[in-house]
Amino acid sequence: MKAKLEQIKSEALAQINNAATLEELNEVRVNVLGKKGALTAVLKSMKDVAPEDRPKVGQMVNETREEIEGVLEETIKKMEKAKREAKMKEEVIDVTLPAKKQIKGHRHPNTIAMEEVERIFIGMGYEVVEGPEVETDYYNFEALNIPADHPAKDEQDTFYISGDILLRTQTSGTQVHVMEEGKLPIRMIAPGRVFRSDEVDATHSPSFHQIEGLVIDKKITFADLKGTLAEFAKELFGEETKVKFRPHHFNFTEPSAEMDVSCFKCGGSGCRFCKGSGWIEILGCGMVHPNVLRMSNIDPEKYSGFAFGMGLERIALLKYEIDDMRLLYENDIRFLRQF
Ligand code: 2NL
Repeated sequence: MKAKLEQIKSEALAQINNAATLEELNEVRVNVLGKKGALTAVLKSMKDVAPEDRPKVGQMVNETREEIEGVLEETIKKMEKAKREAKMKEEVIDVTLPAKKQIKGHRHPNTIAMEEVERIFIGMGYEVVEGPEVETDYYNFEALNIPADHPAKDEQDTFYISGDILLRTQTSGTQVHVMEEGKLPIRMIAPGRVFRSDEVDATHSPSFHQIEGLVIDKKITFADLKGTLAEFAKELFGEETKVKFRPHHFNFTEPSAEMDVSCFKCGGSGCRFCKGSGWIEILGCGMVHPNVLRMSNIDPEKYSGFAFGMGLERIALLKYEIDDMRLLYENDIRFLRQF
């Protein structure tokens, strides 16, 4: 029996010695100490040992087990330590290496201009409302007093999806949706992408952005329009900015006007930037046409309002002195980096 135990021990120690991985060590544990292991088999054969010898043999088996277990645990610990150390060595970070340069992007000039306009109107108590880019003919034209056969529709020829579903040519539809909700007063701006079937050139693109504004309340007059837009111009282009209103025509407003700002480059004396006139056109505006109010269930006898619309790209081009709109869409990083 003693010889048998010695043999199990020496074989187990040899196997432990030869094991190259933790998995192999575990196999040794199972083969020797496990339920079906060599040492357990010896214990099971105790019934063949003379009863008076059993305590002695039992002790010998236990000693052998403890010895093997001791060596096994020690080897496992050593191997784990070596593994940890190898991993640490592999993952070592050289904190003295120069850092990789992080290239950070920033907002597109269009977005900067959009947020600037939004900020100014939010400051005056306006709500920013977004609406769908796909509209029906009713919301884009009809509800804005542009009937089916009106020549103004040609000017804003757009992309039709099918029948009377189209890509919006202005964000006015969003404002019509708000008017229809029936909550008054209204003080809102509607920024967003619009579409027109225009050829691409330095000042045109089939897809561009607009910000429209709408105010409806009791006793709103043209003086409110002038005061609001004059204040807006000052915030956007500087405190010294003057404004000028020229009569114009839009179907959805009456009276209508276009607003110019004094040239922020020369202050109004005339330069290349304002083509010598001292003035730069920036938006269209007017008092909301009674037909438009009526169609959205607002009584023009009780309520009145003003509205305006501007091209965002035009504002961005002016503000950043960019001379070709196409630059805004090409996304050439050498261009965008400048803003
Ligand atoms: C321009 C001129 C304008 C409006 C847009 C509007 C909207 C409603 C009712 C009445 Cl719901 N008017 N919008 C009014 C006047 C001018 O835009 O030149 N835009 C680029």
